[in-house]
Formats: sequence, structure tokens, C-alpha cells
Amino acid sequence: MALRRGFRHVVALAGGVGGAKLVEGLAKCLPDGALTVIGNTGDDFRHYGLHVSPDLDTVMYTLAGIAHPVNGWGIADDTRHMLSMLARYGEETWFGLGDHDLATNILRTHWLAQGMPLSAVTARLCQRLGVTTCLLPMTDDLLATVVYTVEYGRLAFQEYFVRHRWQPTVQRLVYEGAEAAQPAAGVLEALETAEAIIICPSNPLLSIEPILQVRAIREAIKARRAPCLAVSPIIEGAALKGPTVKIMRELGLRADVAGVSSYYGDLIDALVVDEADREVDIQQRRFVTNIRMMNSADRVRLAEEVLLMIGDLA
Ligand code: FO1
Repeated sequence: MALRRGFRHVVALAGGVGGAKLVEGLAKCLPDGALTVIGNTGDDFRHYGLHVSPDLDTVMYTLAGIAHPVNGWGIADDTRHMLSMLARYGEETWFGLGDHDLATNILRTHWLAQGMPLSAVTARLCQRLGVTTCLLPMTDDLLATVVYTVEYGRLAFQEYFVRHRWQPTVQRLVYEGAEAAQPAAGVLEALETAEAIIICPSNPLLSIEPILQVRAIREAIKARRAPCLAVSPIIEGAALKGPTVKIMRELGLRADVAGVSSYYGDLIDALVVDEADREVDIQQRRFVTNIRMMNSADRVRLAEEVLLMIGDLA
């Protein structure tokens, strides 16, 4: 494999926990300022008046080194006093927002109310936490993933994902607000100047598709001069995490690496699959390695390998 180091600018598309792991590895492999992450905001919602951005926070906390080590979302060693008090008031506590995490969401909501766009708020939160990687929301506009289910009809994303623990059967996904949503400041510039675009091993339908639903983002990736590579979120027909396989099946898609390959189609030049899937037919160039990220060393190893693979494509 040709060795090509010294990337000056790489863009990664990421959702929540799975995406954040590879992002952490990339941030450690690349020089300061060389990585831009475009994060999913389709999961954002208002909770007791607060603007919560779960996927942006998961990436931000991971890069700040304070993410909860088991959940991947939320903050390590956080406490639940606010939730206990909500319960005492007889309110529902299905969304497990910890006390330290609450501070992030209070600040985000406060700064948004002062008129700052989400991209500027995110940059300020990252800067205060010492995160030097550029984390951009896909859009500053409202674009919400909505899940239509057999059992409950229309569910807001977090109701489906957290409240109902992604158990309802999905009939249809709708990305509300997509037609009008514009890329956030910096997103198109990042894509246009990228030497490589990496689609992290996030759920293609729930985490990556909302980003691609911002039409100008999809068009910028289609018009790319740089190679675009995705890492599979599926190994041997099982999701690395969460409902990827379940939803793909429910929507009548093939739920394995071949399904991921046809889902992305010509939007990507290559797909990184696990050694266990080395024989599965895919449409793009295939790279094979161990794609499980069990610890911090794995994140760096996979990121390093992905950068070498991209060097081979370029
Ligand atoms: N996920 C859960 O499964 N249960 C929770 O109670 C929960 C709380 C939560 C609080 C803040 C935050 O930023 C994320 C949180 N998540 C929780 C994760 C999150 O809702 C999902 O993982 C993503 O939206 C899907 O990527």
C-alpha cells in the first residue's frame, strides 16, 4: 500500500458514538487544524426548553476526553441530581441528561437565544473545552429526523431512539426541513478544500443521511475532487452499535456490508470492511482490516490505516 502522509485537510462526516470513536483516532493522527468534522444535527430536539444536540456533544466530549467511557454519549462521572428532582416533580426522566451535560445545554440554548447560530455556539463550546478540531453542525437550520413506526405512528427521533429504545418497527424516515436547510458556515468550504472525505462508521440512515439531506452538501460530495471513503458500521450482518441492521431490514434494504455499499453507491470511492466480510461483493474499491474499535489504541490504529488507504486512492 502506497504511503501518503502529510494531509493538510481531511473532512469526516460523523453521527454519534461510532463516528466519534473514529474522529478521535483521526484527530490524534492528523496535525492540529487538519481535521474538520461535519456532525449530524437531525437528532437535535428541545427538551424542557433546552436545545439538545446529542451527536455534536458526543463528538465534542469525545475530543475533549470527557465522554462517558461506557455509554459513549454524555459525560464521564456525571451525576443525576436534576433528573432525581424532575422525578420528584412527577416528570418523565426517559432522557438521561446528566448534571454536567445540563450545563452544556443551558449554555447552548442561552447563546442561541442571543442570536448566535448553532455553528458559532458549537465553536465556542469546543474552544472552552479545549477542543482544537473544527466541529461543524451540518446546518444552522432546523432539519429533524422523524421516524414513522407501525406501533406509534410518527415519533420524534429521541422518542423513537431513547424513550422507546429503538424497538418500534420503522415504516419510513422523514428528514423534516431538508428542502430549506443550508449548509452551516464553513461546511462547503471544508468539503471543497478537503484532500479526503471520510464517512465514519455511523448509521447510514439515521446519522449520515440527515447530513446528505442538506442538498448542497450532497452535491459538494458528488462534485468532489478528493477521494471519499466510508467505514462500514456493519460486520457480518450485525451492527457495531444500535439499530442500523434492524432499520435497514425494516425498510427493505439489504442489511450487510453489501447493503451499505449500495446505499452509498457512487457517493464513495471505497468502503472499508472488516476481515470477516472480505468475501462480500461490493460496488466500490474494498479495503479490509479489523474495523472494531474496542479501545483508544484501536481508534488510532484504524484512523492511521484509513489515512493510508486514502493515500492509496488519491
Ligand atoms: N441515549 C440513550 O440511549 N439514553 C439516554 O438517556 C440518552 C441521553 C442523552 C443525553 C444527552 C446526550 O447528548 C445524548 C444522550 N443519549 C442517550 C444519546 C443519544 O440520544 C443518541 O445516541 C443519539 O441521538 C443517536 O446518535
